[in-house]
Amino acid sequence: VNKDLIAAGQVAAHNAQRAANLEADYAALGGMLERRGIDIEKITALAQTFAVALPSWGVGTGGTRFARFPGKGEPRNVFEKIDDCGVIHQLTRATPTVSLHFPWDKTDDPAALREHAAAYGLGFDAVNSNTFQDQVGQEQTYKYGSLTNISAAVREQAVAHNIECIELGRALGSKALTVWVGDGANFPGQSNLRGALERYLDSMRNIYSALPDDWNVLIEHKLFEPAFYATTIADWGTSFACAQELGPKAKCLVDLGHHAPNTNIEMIVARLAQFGKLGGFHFNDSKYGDDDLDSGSINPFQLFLVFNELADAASREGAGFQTANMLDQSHNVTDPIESLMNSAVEVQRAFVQAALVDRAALKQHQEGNDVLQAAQALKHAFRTDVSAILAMARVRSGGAADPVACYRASGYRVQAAEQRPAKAGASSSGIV
Ligand code: PSV
Ligand code: MN
Ligand code: MN
Repeated sequence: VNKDLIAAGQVAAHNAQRAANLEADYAALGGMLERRGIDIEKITALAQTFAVALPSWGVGTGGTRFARFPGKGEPRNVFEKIDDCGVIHQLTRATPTVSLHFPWDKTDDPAALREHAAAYGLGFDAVNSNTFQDQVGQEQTYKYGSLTNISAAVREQAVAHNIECIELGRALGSKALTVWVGDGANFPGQSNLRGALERYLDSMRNIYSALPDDWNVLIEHKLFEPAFYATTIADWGTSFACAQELGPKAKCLVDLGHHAPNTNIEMIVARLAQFGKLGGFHFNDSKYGDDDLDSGSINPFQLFLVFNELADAASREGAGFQTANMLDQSHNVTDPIESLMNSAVEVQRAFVQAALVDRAALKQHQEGNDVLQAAQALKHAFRTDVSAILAMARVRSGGAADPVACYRASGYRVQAAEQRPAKAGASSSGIV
């Protein structure tokens, strides 16, 4: 039995108030799906299996390059971050793991942190290294790059940090290391494009050789920022080539915000899945660049199409097909707990909608070149409002019918504001 952050009685009362309406909506949706040959109970059971990891850095206010407006009751350390993640999981039942970021979340006592998380039913997904910022007391600077730096001493420091992340992750029960580097050039001529990638691979080989047998290293690409001319790992092609070079434990991680506008991300997903290199995701949404907005807030159809590819891959590859799914978002104007709950639910929604696609019919339309019907087969699933399934899945798993309403009524944030007085210049992520 997990320790509750919101009193179980409060959640039960919240659900009881909504039970009659939920039953009615669920029955109506069940009837509609039955006419399409879909058993709602199977879909609800599938929805209950859905899980996405929370980014530890997402429970604080992120801010932008211009300013950061701290929120009330922000977590002051990694233990408090885990508390906030515990609330999100208690109410959504969709976020059973946390993805930590080092050194932001570094602790001398990983065993205590693991226990603290386990009390809320939380485990740890991929750990993230950080060589895109200098840290206090560090000997070398990453001003001109980390894993690709022209200086061997800088590269060694960056490799050592990644190996330390693996050690910390091991103690926490993680099974993967995510490596994103901001390395690259801001001006043509600044660095030799091929030379930089050679140095990256050399550094990554050293990190790879420190991976335990049952671990993966996830390579996260990003088009630009902070390198505004040529980022070393800018695209999925480079990521894929590096993952191939490194070996079977190296896979690619797709952050939805790391592409040029209008990039066909679902096709990238299909390609990586086809060649066995799709390792995981950072889910978020964006309009222009790496906006880190809540999942499904701008382009829910794209999110659905990504999950449609994942459903296709799963139908081909069976139970062996799995990806590490994480959220990666940043908040400037919303309560991070609310935004993360919403995002988890929106990603779960896309997962459920993709399960409604009539794959046999779609295949038939494709084989008959019935373009219109093929497109409609996807739209039909996407247009289905599965909210009642999501709510029922949550309630059956012990969560809240309406997580945000339940959270607001609980007064958790008000309490947190009292218990966690604001520190001047405090930052959840370490970026001040
Ligand atoms: C980089 O933009 C990124 O998406 C990587 O995942 C980092 O670890 C994270 O953001 C840091 O906020
Ligand atoms: Mn990311
Ligand atoms: Mn990003």
